[in-house]
Formats: sequence, C-alpha cells, structure tokens
Amino acid sequence: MTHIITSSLFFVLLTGMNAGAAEHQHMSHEAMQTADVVKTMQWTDGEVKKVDHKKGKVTLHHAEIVGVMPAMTMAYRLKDAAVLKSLHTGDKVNFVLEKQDDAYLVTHIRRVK
Ligand SMILES: [Cu+2]
Repeated sequence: MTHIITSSLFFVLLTGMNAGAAEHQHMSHEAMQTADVVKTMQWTDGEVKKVDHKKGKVTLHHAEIVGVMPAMTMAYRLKDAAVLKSLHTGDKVNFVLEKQDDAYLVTHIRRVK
C-alpha cells in the first residue's frame, strides 16, 4: 500500500517537470521570433561623400537609423568591395547595414534617382 502511494507521487512530480519544460521551450521560440524581426532589412537614405578603393570603404552621409545611430557622415566597409566600382561621390543611395563584431558593414546598397 505504501509502495503504491509513493509511485503515484513520483508520477505527479514527473508530469509537473514535463509541463515546465514545455513552457520553457515555448518561451525560447518566442524569443527567436523577436530576434528575426530585429534582423529584417532596414533601408536607409544616404549620399556618397567619398569612395576609398584602397581601404574598400564608402563614406556615407545618411539619415537616422532608428535604434542604431543618429544621422551622420561615416565611412563603412562593404560586404562586397567590388560594389565600390559602381559608386561615385554625390550618388544618392539606399543602403542596409549589418553589425559584424564591432563594425557596421554595408550589405546592400543601391543608387536612387
Ligand atoms: Cu555612424
């Protein structure tokens, strides 16, 4: 008799633990979805101020990037340095930044007319 009571108590404990684990997984999944939203491409308006082929950098004067940095003029490295060839001082552009380590990298850039 004592043995049966002990077993059912043990069963309740196990069930409780499983429910807790399921809830935790669900919370992690929601956190992942939030991270995906942050990664969504954010196009910013800018103007090319300088193209530095030696350093593989483009200096952009750009509008505020909400949550990232205020409007400023700043030199950026490009993910694909070959794109520099198609950029010229004075070009009006749209671009997307991606944070890599401590630097911001231009992953996408297109001229706007
Ligand atoms: Cu900046």
